[in-house]
Amino acid sequence: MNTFGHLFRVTTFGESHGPAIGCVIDGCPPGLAIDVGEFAHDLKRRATGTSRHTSQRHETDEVEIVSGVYEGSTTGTPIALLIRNIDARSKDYREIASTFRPGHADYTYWHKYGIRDPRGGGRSSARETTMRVAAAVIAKKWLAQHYAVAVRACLDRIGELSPGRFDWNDVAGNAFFWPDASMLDELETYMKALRKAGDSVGARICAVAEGVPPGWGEPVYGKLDAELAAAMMSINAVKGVEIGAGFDSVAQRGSEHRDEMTPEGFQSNNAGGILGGISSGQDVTLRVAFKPTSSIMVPGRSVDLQGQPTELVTKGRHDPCVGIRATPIVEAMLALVLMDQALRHRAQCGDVGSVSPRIA
Ligand code: EPS
Repeated sequence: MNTFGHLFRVTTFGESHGPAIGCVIDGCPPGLAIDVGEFAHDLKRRATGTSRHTSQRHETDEVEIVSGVYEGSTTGTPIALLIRNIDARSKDYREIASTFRPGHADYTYWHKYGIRDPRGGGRSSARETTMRVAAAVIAKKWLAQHYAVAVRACLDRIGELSPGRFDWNDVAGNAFFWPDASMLDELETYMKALRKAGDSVGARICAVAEGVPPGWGEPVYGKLDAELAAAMMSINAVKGVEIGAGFDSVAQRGSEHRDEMTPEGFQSNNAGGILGGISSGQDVTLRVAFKPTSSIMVPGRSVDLQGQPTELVTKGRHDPCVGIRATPIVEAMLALVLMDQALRHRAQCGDVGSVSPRIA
């Protein structure tokens, strides 16, 4: 399945070491102004090669709008976006062509498809997420214009490190998307040691959507939280998703977890802005756990295509912490889910007038 969404449908295509990657966005409303230059900001935030803490592959990530936009506006027809790959180095993968990286999709793709294209992970590569971020530039803009919805995210854990304090203003100013600028030297030292050890580490992203009106999300099988979880789990390396209080809810009492309501608003947000699968009007909050990447220099045991034991190290230009550049990817998936749910809500319930006053 390479298509995501119901009314705002995004299909991505392309492999990491193929000639190009791209996407087709079907269902975008007409009349949204969009210029090719608007993709650069978020694509650069996600890109490799922008700091020494990420893969050193250098792609320009220049978007070509191939269809669906006329005289600077979306037309309502499919929007096709294309980005050419210009810096793939497939020879790095020659040595692992006949084996599998432990912890990598190499193994399961082989068993599923029976074909081994070892170059750069192919479709399982994080390269694919470029197109999600590109598609979400459109979704973010539409959501902001129509509902004043804003999504943002940051890294709030790298390995055993957590921010000492939290300031959204710090996030844009550093390569880690970290909300505590006082820790940047510590992060640099940590990452340097990790690179030296040839190892990788996990991370956690926290994300918020502000301005989401009450009512988005479809019970029972199209719940907003269910779709957010599925969307986040579709990102490479994601191993966990929490909505609101998430796993902390396990140790809470009902009297503590419930978000009490007063005419001034909700008194807490353990629900993460979603009740019964439908947005409550509070901020939608979530956290996403990324595993440490499997392409590492530390030798590990594996088997070859014939099932014989072997040992391997992965050379090449890999991310020691793929969570670092996942911040815009999490934002993108959040925006894509919200855009799709907004259109679905409009389609079915657009005529429902205001009921009691909202309190969020
Ligand atoms: C990736 C491995 C590296 C990264 C790549 C993701 O690719 P390569 O081995 O071809 O250098 O550079 O990330 C991107 C190219 C990107 O744009 O995100 C992997 O195994 O997932």
